[in-house]
Amino acid sequence: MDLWYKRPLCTPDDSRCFQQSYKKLLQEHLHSPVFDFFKSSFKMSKIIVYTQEGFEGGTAEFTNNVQDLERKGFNKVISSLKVIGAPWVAYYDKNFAGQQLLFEEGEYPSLEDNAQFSSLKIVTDDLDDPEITLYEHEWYHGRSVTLKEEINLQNINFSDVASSHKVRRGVWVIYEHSHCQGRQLVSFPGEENPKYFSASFNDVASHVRPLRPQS
Ligand SMILES: [Ca+2]
Repeated sequence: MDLWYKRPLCTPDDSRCFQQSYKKLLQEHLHSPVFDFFKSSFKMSKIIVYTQEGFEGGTAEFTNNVQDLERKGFNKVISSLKVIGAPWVAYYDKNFAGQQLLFEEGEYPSLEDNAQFSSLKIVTDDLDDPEITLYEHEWYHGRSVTLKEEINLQNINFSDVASSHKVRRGVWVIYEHSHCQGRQLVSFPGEENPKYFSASFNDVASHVRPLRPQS
């Protein structure tokens, strides 16, 4: 970028000259794509939760993981929410366990999983070049498929088959039903899930999709 190669015509010890030159450069480039990129990178990601539907009742704002919503006074009461920036995963149990549900940027005035959540995790992982391998049996045995993009598992004869998986890169959402419906299993980079029984997810996965970097 031009910006970084333009040198103000000042002597090294003339700090006032430097300041004025850089101020001018900043003004000239404030609306350039490079600054738009920086502004979007620094957008503050957060989740705003409410105890009643329609963004009413008690409210709180979180910018970091909440391992136990009870400590914040919001255990199993969240009934509507807004996500700004990065996606969040809400869990039925504390310590990011139990049934889970992904919320991408947007407003959710009512929730199917009303008043169920006990912990919240923000997605800050690298989402580039996603890759997951699904296996027919637990402990990575049987037939397997390695995927790099969203797919309806019916299309590759792997619906209601998966019993374990390994995520190499990216954050993946595995859905109980086609077209991203039903229960979800959210998996993070490097995560290995040797058997789905604990999540009652055995032989039900029908659709998978990786989260995509925000534009
Ligand atoms: Ca299976």
